[in-house]
Order: sequence, then structure tokens, then C-alpha cells
Amino acid sequence: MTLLHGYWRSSAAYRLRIALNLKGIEFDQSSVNLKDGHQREEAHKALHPQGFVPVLNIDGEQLIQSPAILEYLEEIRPEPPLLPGSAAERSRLRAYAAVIGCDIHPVQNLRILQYLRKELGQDADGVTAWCQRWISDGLAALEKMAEADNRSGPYLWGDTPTMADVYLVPQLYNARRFGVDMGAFPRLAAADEAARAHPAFEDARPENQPDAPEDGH
Ligand SMILES: N[C@@H](CCC(=O)N[C@@H](CS)C(=O)NCC(=O)O)C(=O)O
Repeated sequence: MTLLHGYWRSSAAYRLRIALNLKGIEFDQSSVNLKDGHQREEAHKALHPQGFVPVLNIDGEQLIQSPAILEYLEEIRPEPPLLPGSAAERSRLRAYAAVIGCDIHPVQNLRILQYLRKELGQDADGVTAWCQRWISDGLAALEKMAEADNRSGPYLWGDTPTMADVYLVPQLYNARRFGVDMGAFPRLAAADEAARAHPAFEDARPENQPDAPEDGH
């Protein structure tokens, strides 16, 4: 059995839900309530020493870190490819993923925002300004990359979803959540809209997860 330990609103878990759906790998989910701090409990830390989600149990393995897990899925289930093309093209796709996974997402994570609030005394406006600043900076770079690559679409890299979309859609979900003005990122917004219409992405949406609260918060 493949089991994803995640949370409806975790964008790293969202990436995995999309990839598992695209690869046609059936999975069950176990919810770790981040809002209530369950990720920091010893029982969860036995699964993930950092106290984060996601964790994926698959093929008798227990895997952590979404970039590493996505690479694993690509290796065990190469079709449909999320990293298609030449070595240079695959490197480019990994660069889209890295801008989001290494540079945008880490600084707007729950623990960082809690630190800003509790230890550094920031109010809600301060925290929102922080998120908007770093998300916008990263998206501006991605928009430039997409402009330079000038791919045909409708997805970020062409006519099939790739690793770039697997990272983009959850990140834009967060961008909207923090009120980032998407007007400056037309290519990203168009690719996001196309991807969200795909059933693998639709099924993975935070609101469609069994642990999503009815009021959406
Ligand atoms: N690089 C890690 C990041 C994982 C991560 O930050 N997960 C978040 C949810 S998206 C989390 O568990 N946050 C808990 C916290 O900040 O306390 C990955 O991609 O798996």
C-alpha cells in the first residue's frame, strides 16, 4: 500500500499528490494536522526527523523530502515523464522546481511564519508583507525564465504537464492565499490555469482532500 502522510494545505504534499495522480499510482492518505502542531509530536518525528510533511510509504520504503520523492517516482514510474527531453531540458525543468522548492517555499513555511509572529513580534500585516515579498521575487524570476524559454503551452513547458507544473500549481495556490498580485505573471497564471483543469491536478487540490475543513481554513 502506498501511504502519503500529508496535510491538505501543505504545498510539498500537494506536489506529491499531483505527481502520484499523474503517474497513476494509487495512494491512501494519513493527515498530520500542522495547524495543531502534530508534526512536532514524537510519533511523527519517528517518521520524519525534521518534523515535516510529506512522508511517503511506498514499495516498503519510507521516503521524506518532496524533491527526493518526486525523483524516486520518476525513476520507478517513468511514464508519463515529468522530466522529458534532453539533459539540458531536464536541467531547466529542475531549475523551475528549485526556484520554488529551494528559494520560495522554504521562507513562507508555517514554522517560519510562526517565528516571525511569536519571536520577532510581527503582526498579521508584517507576516503577509514578508510572504508577498519573497513569493513575488521568486515568481518574477520564474516569469522571466518562462518568457526566455517561450514554450508553446498550455502547460509551463509544453503540451504535457511536467515537474515545473507539479511545483508551480501548489506555489500559486500559496501566492493567492497570501494575496500576491498575479497580474505581473501572465505566463505563470496561464500555465497554472491550464494545469488546474487537468484531473490529476484537480483531484490533488487542497480543498478536495479528506482532511480539508469545510470552511476552507
Ligand atoms: N523541503 C521539504 C519541505 C517540507 C515542509 O516544509 N513541509 C511543511 C508543509 S508544506 C511542513 O511540514 N511544515 C511544518 C512546520 O513548519 O511546522 C520538502 O519538500 O519535503
